[in-house]
Amino acid sequence: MSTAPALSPEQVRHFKEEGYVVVPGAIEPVYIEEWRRQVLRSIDGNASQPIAWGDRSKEPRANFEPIDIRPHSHPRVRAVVEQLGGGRFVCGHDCCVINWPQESRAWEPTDRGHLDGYNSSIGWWPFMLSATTYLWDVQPMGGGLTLWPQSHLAAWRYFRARPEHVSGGYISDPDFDWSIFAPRPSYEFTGRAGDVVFWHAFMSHNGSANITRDPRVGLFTRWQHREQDRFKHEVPENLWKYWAV
Ligand SMILES: O=C(O)CCC(=O)C(=O)O
Repeated sequence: MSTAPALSPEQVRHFKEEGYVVVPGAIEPVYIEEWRRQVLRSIDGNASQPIAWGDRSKEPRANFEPIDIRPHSHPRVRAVVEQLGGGRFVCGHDCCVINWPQESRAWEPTDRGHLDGYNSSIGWWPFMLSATTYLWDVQPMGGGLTLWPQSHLAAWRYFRARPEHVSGGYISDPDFDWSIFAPRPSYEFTGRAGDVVFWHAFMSHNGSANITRDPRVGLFTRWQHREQDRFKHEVPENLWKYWAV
């Protein structure tokens, strides 16, 4: 008996063309409730009064216990990653990012993104794929993850022309401007707790302004190719060379 793929052909097409795909309701409430409990415990929060998580210095964790309830271990998430990576993508980490409400009530769209993997303290950490889900529903202007559709293609074309920059040199290149990685208007990922967006590692992105009363609590997982070190300086002629789609 054949098993249906985790993503439909249309969803795979969207991922490849736009750089991301949303899978509504991928995570069941039982996971969300347990993740909320463990995140809140890690920052001494109060689930009934999220705004009262006054101490913004505390760093919530997403390395939940036991390991098989972590986001990267979730069966639906694993199935999507297996389909996209053909079993060759390995989890780098699961982490939790809170986007706190701002004092100002004025909202403006985030106008500049960044690429992950270029970290001034840990250096270059190339990878393939990210996924994001929320622990509480996120409304527009509620600090949702902002992605620039098709920026994976713009970044790939940029690095094809300047492969020496793929290790991070573009950041200090005076000719580089972030608008190069913003070929289309930005998209703010909003939705229900448990909806998941999978996005290509070359996607320019950022948190958006949060002018609601509630912290935006996002779980982010990143995957590397298991042979990433072997080809990390290569910008392949076919962007999907190391993918299974
Ligand atoms: O908080 C967000 O929505 C974005 C987080 C982010 O840009 C990152 O973790 O690299």
